[in-house]
Amino acid sequence: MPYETVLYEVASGICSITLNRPEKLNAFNDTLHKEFIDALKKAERDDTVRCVIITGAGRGFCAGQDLEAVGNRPVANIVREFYNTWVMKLRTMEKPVLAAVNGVAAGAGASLALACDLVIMSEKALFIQAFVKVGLVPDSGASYFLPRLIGYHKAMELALFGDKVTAQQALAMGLCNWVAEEAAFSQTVGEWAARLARGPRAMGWIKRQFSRGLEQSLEETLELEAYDQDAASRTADAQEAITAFLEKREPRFTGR
Ligand code: LHQ
Repeated sequence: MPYETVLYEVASGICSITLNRPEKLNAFNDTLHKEFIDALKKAERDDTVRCVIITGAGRGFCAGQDLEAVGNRPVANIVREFYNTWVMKLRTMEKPVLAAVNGVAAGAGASLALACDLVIMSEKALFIQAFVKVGLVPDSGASYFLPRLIGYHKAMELALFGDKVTAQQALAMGLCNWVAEEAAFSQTVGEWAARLARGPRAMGWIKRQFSRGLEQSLEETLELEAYDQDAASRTADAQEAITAFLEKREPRFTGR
């Protein structure tokens, strides 16, 4: 089905999903929610896709909920049906997801970036925990991710004041992996994605381990590591890596 509000492209193992409502700084209306969820499912199913990039069209990354599109519905329905669905899809998809934060990420738009596995920010990008500014509470996983990423007190400061956090501040706090100059942003994102797309099948399990490791006990984590290591050791990629090592060459992973 052709999308109205999402650009979807797959090339060289990389799936790029671009939120495409630039005149609204890519704020979420129902169509964008539905198309974004559909696009994530499509990327998950496509065996040729080895990593996913999420970015925004125009000058913004995502301004969170489109405040003109809430209507009279109970907000809990919007949160449960849409936001919670794409957060879980981002976290459970066994492929690395890279947020390419090209511009402002506010409210649930910031949560979207935080739910991804890696975050690159343009130097002009901003994070804003905008919820409090409109009398709301953090959602889309912000209250889960923020304190885990930056600690309770800093997370409270961001959530209670809703101030702008620059890319350099975000980097210093551990809210992103890298800040790229505006002119180098696309190239940097492309290079990171290309590296991920050349990685082994095990990357998906690394993601699963770290996501579960945030919540479960050491004992459960050790057991999951044993289970995943067993599966990883039997992949074609692990066999290829051992052969490549013995042949003193770089491995060529196929994601299987
Ligand atoms: C927007 C939006 C927007 C509509 C920019 N909506 N038009 C979940 C479930 C249900 C209910 C509620 O919420 C949630 C979770 C949430 O995400 S709550 C948080 C919602 N987001 C916000 O409160 C952010 C609102 N936006 C802003 O504060 C500013 O636009 C930021 C700081 C993001 C960017 O500021 P500027 O760079 O100065 O751009 P701008 O304000 O001029 O925006 C450009 C246009 O985009 C403008 O339209 P216009 O027709 O005047 O050019 C804005 O109205 C529109 N826009 N965000 N969320």
